Amino acid sequence: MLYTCGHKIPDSDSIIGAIAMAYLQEKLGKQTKAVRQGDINPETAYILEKFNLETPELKTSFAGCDLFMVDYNNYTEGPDDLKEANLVGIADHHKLGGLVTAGPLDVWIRAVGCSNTVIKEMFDYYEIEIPKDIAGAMMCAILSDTVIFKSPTCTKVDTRICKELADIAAIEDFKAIGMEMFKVKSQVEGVPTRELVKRDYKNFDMYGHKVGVGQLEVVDLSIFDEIKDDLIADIEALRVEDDNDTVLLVLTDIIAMGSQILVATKSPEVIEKAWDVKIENNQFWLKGCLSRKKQIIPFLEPAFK
Ligand SMILES: [Mn+2]
Repeated sequence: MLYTCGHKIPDSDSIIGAIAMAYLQEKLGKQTKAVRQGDINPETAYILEKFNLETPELKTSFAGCDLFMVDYNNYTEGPDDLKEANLVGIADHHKLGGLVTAGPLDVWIRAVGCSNTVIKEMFDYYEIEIPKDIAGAMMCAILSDTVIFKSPTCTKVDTRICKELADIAAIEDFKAIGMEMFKVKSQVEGVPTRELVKRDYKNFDMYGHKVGVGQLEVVDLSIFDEIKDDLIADIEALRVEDDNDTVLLVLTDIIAMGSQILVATKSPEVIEKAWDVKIENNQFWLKGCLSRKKQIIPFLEPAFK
């Protein structure tokens, strides 16, 4: 059995990518199953329901299993026993994360906005047709990862492939579906603070410093006005619990095109140096910042050197 699986704390790209990859690998003659390493977020639940797709089963141990990784390529975001799995392939769009493998594998990594863009190119390469529902979900994953094409990670290839997927799914107004998705993402009322912090959260090792960065993308930042103090208190608690140097929560306004960064840190001078900013009340504004991958990590990591 070949398992297809995305990263820990899965986002839509990870879940839909695993589903699409499982379908492709099955067509290529391998007995395959899509699985996930963690809970489904509300946006992904919306996409799965919209396109009548089953939620992949939870699976956290892969020792001795064949695994096709989707949307990550490092040990931090993989299952704890990743080193004991047999890596069959990677479809991804992140920086290389130091994997070592026992044998050769099928690597599809490109500097595009979404893993599902890469997976669509795999379907084309193998000349396999994508079913309508899977195409619709893949389209949503691209709209999510590229923030409806606004993110600096978005390339012409993502835009073209998203439109091709919309055609296959017979969806005309795909941008409206994108906005609908971000409205689902923007529902924070009544959600426990820690759940919000961890909804899209990644751990990093930056030159020996443990750093956690969460991100919430919404259509209007004012929804955080009443809970911002709680969020700041919670990332500080999380920083202490995980023995991190720094925990950031990136609150991204996809309409205003910028992010309010909430900060819990032992090293404020590193953060201030990273973006040449002043932290006030444990926060600062980064104009134009939409992408953790391109506008947060590449600035923060070297500042820790
Ligand atoms: Mn992705």
